[in-house]
Amino acid sequence: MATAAGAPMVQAQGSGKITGRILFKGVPPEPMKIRMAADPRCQQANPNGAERRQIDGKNGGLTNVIVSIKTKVKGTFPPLTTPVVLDQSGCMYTPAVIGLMVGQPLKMRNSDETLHNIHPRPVVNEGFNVGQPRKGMETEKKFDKPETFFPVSCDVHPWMRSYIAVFDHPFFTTTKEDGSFEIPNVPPGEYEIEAQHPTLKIMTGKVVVKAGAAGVVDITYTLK
Ligand SMILES: [Cu+2]
Repeated sequence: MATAAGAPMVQAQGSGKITGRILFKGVPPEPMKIRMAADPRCQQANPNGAERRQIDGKNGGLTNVIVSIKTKVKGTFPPLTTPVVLDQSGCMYTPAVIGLMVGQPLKMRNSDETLHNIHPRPVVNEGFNVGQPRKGMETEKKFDKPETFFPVSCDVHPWMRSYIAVFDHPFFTTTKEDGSFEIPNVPPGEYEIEAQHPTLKIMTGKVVVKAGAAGVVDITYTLK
């Protein structure tokens, strides 16, 4: 991204990083069975049925958590220009959670031979409802304000669900299967970080980052 004069915009890029794991204690609920009989094309795509794990992960780690820096980071952060893809495939959304920067394109794609509509329900940002009747259709949208997780659903297939969080900086990431995460390019400082999960409350943690080094922080959810 460049200014009108062609000079690169100032972007504070640190040499440190934040790493850690988001963990959970307790017994995860049974996966929810998804019945797709309402749409034969969806059922065809999932002959053995489908399910959703609200609490998912490996080795005590929690996946589908978006971890971000909550503390204000000094600097100017132009929007990332690479679109994040929300795919509709087999009548399910991929990925299950999405982190986006303000102004970063969200590319929604229909990979199915059936009608989907994409219906995000933000509170701070403006919502929309886009129909994609044909396979291969793509639509791009942007959000212009930071916002914590809001759901995206399909009015045709009520089981379809993803969650979007929007940030005014690039310091966020999604946990891997084992709950681990890494936020790179962090300037030195003391930070509060925030963990967002689709069905659990927001949790925070504190970490100190030194130049060229990793600040490590774990957050543990206790399942009720
Ligand atoms: Cu759908």
